[in-house]
Amino acid sequence: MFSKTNLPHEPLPLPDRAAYDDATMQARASAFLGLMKTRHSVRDFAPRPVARELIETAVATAGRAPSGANHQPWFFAAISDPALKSRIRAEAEEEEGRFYDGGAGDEWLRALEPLGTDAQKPHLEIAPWLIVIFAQRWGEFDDGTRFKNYYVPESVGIATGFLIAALHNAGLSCLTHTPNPMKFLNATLGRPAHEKPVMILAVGHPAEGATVPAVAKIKKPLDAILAVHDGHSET
Ligand code: IYR
Repeated sequence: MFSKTNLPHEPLPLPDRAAYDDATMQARASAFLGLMKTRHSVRDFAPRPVARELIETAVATAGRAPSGANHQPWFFAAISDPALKSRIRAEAEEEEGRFYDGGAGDEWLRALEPLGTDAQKPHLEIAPWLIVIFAQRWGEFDDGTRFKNYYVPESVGIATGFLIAALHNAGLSCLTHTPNPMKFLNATLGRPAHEKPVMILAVGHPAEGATVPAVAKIKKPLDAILAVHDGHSET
């Protein structure tokens, strides 16, 4: 129920159809894999500014993600205002202080050790942009009446994946950051209670001398993440 009036099913001829031969498809797939292999989460940002239009274009790409019943249950807040970034940093560090002080529990803290993260989040101020991603638990018409959304975490996860890929394709770096809990972002950014903050993406250029944790380079091999059932082979 995306529209208050019932929308009819209206089949349109598939637009924008790609027509590549098999070799071209494989070459494109390999090239995209190559591009995505060069994506790394970055924690150290340069203060170099990033044009608002780049952020808008990347978010427009996120908005092309598939979603449950095409309800598009996402909202993005893009912040470059230094005062607002400082406030978000202070609020996030307050939550993270409790988290790293034991709130997370021993097992979680042990899992984070190889990443070298702690409660200090300078990137929230240094990165030129923060994009806060919200998931709309339900939708609202202009008159305030509600409608159900479907597969909200899945839909928002796909859109976030599109966004991260779009930023990387543009030559930008980002860090997925999830202060725990994140409720403070509703008040700080003036978003309604039915929107759940999902994550903060810090976006910008990597600092000179930025590092990645060695452990982040260890990716599962294809045979550990893919089983093929083609009726011919076992694997
Ligand atoms: N929110 C904390 C902790 C954290 C949790 C996971 I799971 C990570 O992959 C990385 C960090 C922080 O952002 O530091």
